[in-house]
Amino acid sequence: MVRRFLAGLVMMAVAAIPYSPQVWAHGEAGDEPFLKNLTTAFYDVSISPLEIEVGQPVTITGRVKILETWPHTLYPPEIASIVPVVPGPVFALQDRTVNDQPSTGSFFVEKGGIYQFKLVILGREPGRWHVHPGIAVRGTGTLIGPGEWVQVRPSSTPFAFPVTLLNGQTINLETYGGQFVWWWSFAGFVLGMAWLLYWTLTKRTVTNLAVTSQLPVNDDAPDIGLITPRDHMWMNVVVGLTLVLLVVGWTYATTNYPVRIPQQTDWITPRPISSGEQLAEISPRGATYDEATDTLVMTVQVKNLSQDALTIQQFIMAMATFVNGGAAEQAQAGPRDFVGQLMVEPNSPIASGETKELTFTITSPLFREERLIPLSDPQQFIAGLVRLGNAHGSQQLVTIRTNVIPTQFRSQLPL
Ligand SMILES: [Cu+2]
Repeated sequence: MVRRFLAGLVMMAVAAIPYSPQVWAHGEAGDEPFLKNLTTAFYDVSISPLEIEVGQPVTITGRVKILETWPHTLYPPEIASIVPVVPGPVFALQDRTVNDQPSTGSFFVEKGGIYQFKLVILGREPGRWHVHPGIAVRGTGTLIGPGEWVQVRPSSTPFAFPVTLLNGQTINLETYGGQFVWWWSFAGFVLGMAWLLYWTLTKRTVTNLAVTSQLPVNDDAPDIGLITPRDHMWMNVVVGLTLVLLVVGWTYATTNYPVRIPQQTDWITPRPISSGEQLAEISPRGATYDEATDTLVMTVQVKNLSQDALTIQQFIMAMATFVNGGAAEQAQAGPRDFVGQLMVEPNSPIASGETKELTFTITSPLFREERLIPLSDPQQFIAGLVRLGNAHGSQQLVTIRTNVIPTQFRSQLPL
């Protein structure tokens, strides 16, 4: 019966394989839609160059805003770190600044904060890697921005990461202390394995659970050979060796490295970056999403509070940027795979003092591939940034949130 059930499960899993939608490089579509679009918005991201040799740098720049619409079901964002999101240790992080301040570790964040980042990473392993910026928020996890494929070609010189210490000595971080760390950990591992194998291979504690579970907790039961005085002797030997290992370690560290400092962190509160002077007020009027054509239609009311005519430039949602413009503007907006077209109707400038109702229409496979729109969730909200500006170059980013009503559903089962 059980076997037939398991066989059925395996057959169902095999049958589902051909229907699996295309998967991305490292599960970036895995997060729930609300975790992407209500939390953060990445924009003006640039990753270059896209082809390097091992040891050469790739620079990631851009901005991320922690949205005011941060979901109440998550811990409030307080501490975060901007990180390169790559598949494993194939790059080494060399330099990082947040709002033009050096940021060695994490930093203090707040809802509504804008963080301009610059990361310099060095290629370590040859290959073709998908590289994203991400923001790791304590209590929530890593939220990722748009990515690019970076080709890392092999180099004739082996990878090195020289770092100058405070005492003036230069070390290669790639290999520094590697042998010692390996052998020292191995010594601890051998002791642990000796203990583990001693009790699992030769003793009845594990193999005869039915017997051992009958005994009181503090009964060694030497009469049935469970824990004998000889076992006590060998365990004392293991404890003794462990203590010797620790004392040797402390002595070695104290004599060889007399100048030591505790592990430290350097938390900063980045200087605030403004969303731009207030040019307009935007109130969303609702949105619909057609899953059959991947089309989002959003109605917003825009009130121009400034002296100049305003145009809608972009709508930024999670890691995607939708541009009200042609190919040139789209190429400027960020990594190509995460940029799409925004249609604004009517698309004429909004005059000073005017209040206008606009319809935003976006048709993009990104909604499906990156799972940006909640379709069967208890809360059907989307959020993002509307970027608008005038002819003099003034800009404002306005956070909006609206409910979204799906107009058509695809079946969730492979039928
Ligand atoms: Cu990726």
